[in-house]
Amino acid sequence: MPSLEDYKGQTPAWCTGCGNFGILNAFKSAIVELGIEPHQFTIVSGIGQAGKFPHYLKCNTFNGLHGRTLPVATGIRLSNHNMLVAAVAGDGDCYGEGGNHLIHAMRRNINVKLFVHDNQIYGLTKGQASPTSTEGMTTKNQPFGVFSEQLNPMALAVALDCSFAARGYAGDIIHLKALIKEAISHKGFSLLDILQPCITFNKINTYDWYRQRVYHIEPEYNPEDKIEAFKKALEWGDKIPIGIIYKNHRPIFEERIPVIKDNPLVKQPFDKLKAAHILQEFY
Ligand SMILES: Cc1ncc(C[n+]2csc(CCOP(=O)(O)OP(=O)(O)O)c2C)c(N)n1
Ligand SMILES: [Mg+2]
Repeated sequence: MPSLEDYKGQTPAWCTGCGNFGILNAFKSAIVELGIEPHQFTIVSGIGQAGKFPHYLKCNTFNGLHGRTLPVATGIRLSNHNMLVAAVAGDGDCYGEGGNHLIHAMRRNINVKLFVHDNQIYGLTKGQASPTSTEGMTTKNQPFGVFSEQLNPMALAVALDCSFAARGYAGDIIHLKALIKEAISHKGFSLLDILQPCITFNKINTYDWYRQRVYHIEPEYNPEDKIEAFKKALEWGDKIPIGIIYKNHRPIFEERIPVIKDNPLVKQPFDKLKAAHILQEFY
């Protein structure tokens, strides 16, 4: 069985009190409790404070470009679908710069697990508005307030039939750990949006602000009812639901591709002579 010690990476360079610590703790405990060994999974990120996440774990990691987390994760998964692939992104990385990739990953149902550290701000670049920033919020870059409507990732996910869509809160680690385990165990694309206070640059969505609003979704709620899921996804304001908002059991992408369906690409024989012959055509 793996232990927390096996996953010990570098010392985090996040601000003291950052919500990212709660996410890291919950994530590590979840994978250890699921019995996943470090060599059995790969974690991919882009750029941002959230993008540093893989540095703080000891396993297969890839830290790529801003907004390009999902294309890399998709490539790894399609090359080796025996490998569990987790993607970690900030709200800017995933809903802003990488928004297009998110839409198509949900549609395709790539079997990748995506964890979004949603602090409703661009943290690394010192506090510009992100797509999930509150409308009207002023920042150094938006002195007249944010003009754009706040993006609702859960409603987007339900509308696109995302296979698993859930919301967690970095200040509720036990609940978050359970959600991470559910997201990893689900067959299909999983989006877990994690509300994460940024104590330095987001003075609106603080620990207190979230504590007064988040509530656990009622146990009798059925996340497989799409209409109810859409209503739940639209809840935001005085009450913010955390838990599994929507899930379904659609076929996954890799099972639909005949050439890799039964055997991952990395396990297939590679014939150098054939490859050389094909490459000749391009000389
Ligand atoms: C293509 C590109 N555009 C912009 C940047 C500058 N940049 C780096 S991180 C970042 C925003 C990070 O915000 P978020 O993804 O929410 O992560 P956080 O730091 O809040 O965790 C930006 C705009 C970049 N590195 N590359
Ligand atoms: Mg952010």
